[in-house]
Amino acid sequence: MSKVLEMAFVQGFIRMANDGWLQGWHERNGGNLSYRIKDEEMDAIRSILSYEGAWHPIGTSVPELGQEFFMVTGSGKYFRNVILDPEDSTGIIELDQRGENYRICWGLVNGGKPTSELPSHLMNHAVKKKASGGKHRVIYHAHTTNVIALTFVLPLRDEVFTRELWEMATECPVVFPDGIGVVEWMVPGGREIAVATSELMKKYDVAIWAHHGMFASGEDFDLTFGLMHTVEKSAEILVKTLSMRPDKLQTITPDNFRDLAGEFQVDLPERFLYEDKG
Ligand code: 2HA
Ligand code: ZN
Repeated sequence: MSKVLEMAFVQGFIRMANDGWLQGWHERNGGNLSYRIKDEEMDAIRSILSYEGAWHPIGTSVPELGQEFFMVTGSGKYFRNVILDPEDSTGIIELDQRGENYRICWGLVNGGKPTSELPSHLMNHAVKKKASGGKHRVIYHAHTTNVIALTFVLPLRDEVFTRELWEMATECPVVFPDGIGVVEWMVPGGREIAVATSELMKKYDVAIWAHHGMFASGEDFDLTFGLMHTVEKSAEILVKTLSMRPDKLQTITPDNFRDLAGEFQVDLPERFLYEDKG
């Protein structure tokens, strides 16, 4: 096995991709994953990467990330294949100083390219790196079935998605106390949807793309996968509830949330605790 494949972050990346596949969130080439590699991790592999590759435009500009290295899934690659052949399905890229171009330094060995959502991934990384004081390193996009279903029946508003998903599982307000943002339907893959998503990522760790999927950001693979999993599980409960009957007989109330916030020492913004008709 190559030295790169032995690195703990590479193994963690591969495991997370496979976990997402096993959840059913990555039909065909759906979804993508990126990880901002730590300096000390680069120190262990810097000398064995290749720096011969051509520079290619990212499609946006992220000067805050200039000269950083990222592990990414490949465009058109299938999550189910990552564990079988990571050097074909994933790669390590370096950004130039201005954060406008990338080159492939490892992996994507069969002429592959980084994910088609590279602009969204990198703009989210730029925003979250700043907002978290450098702690956030993982950006994950998945086609989560139940969240997508809800984007056809709930108003596409941050307040509504946050509150409805908080209500479906007591852990939710503790796991994502800042709430969830929603981007209405847009053409994927480009700079415009990347800008809209990264605006939301200034406030939230999760952004929903209507009729498409979700983006989640976190410090490491466990936290980011766990966040995606928690939101999607909550959405599944809401889909099941709505399938039984259109209203709730009882639920977690705004005052219940305020009690929870006190006990668990989280700040739950009042704009999500509006009085609901049920
Ligand atoms: O195919 O998920 O949004 C990869 C995607 C594009
Ligand atoms: Zn997608």
